[in-house]
Amino acid sequence: MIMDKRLILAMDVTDREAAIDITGKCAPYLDAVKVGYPLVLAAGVDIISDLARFAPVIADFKVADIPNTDRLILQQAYRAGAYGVIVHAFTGRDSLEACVAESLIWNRDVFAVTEMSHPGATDFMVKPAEDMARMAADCGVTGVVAPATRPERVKQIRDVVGDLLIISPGVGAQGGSAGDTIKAGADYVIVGRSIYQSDDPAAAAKQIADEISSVL
Ligand code: NUP
Repeated sequence: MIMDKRLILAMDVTDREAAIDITGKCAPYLDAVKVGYPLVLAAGVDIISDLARFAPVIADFKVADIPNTDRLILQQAYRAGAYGVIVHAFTGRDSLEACVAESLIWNRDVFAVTEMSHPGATDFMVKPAEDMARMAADCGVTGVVAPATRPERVKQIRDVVGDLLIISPGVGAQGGSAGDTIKAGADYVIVGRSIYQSDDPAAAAKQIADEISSVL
């Protein structure tokens, strides 16, 4: 992924045409677009190749299964045209190693979730997050997902993962700031509702891209 705008659009609208329209309009301000279950279940897996016309697509499937099933899921995502897949780290080393092995076969990316951005993540995920990040780095993932809602945690996770990519959701609707997250050490912020629910999604995306470039 070419690090340029440092912005990834989370495309969680469930109308296929709207997803294509908004992504197309925002594309000049994005490095990638992330799709997840809401859009893929609504529109079908072909939406990945539809959106890949505009930007590399990350499939946020939060894969969390036994190694064999993980590999089968990643195969389908890559076959559909995803350049990267988000997987969970909490399932452990063998599952993560299987995901990395599959990503290497396809020459694609895999990102592991360490600690999620919502308040409930503090119930169980904060304590083991650094261990999970360390294991993910050790397994050879492309990068990790860390919370823009807790920039201090992005900083701590950066210390653990060294040069690995950090992609951070939680900007805008969840309360995080794009500038603070990048300053804390994230490579990319992931933004959904603040862009796609805006009256002018392209202008909203440009504003966040400008905020990011002002802190670089
Ligand atoms: O920890 C995470 N937090 C999070 O919000 C991991 C994620 N993958 N996400 C996703 O990022 C979430 O599912 C959504 O697609 C996007 C954030 O969207 P928004 O809060 O900016 O609308």
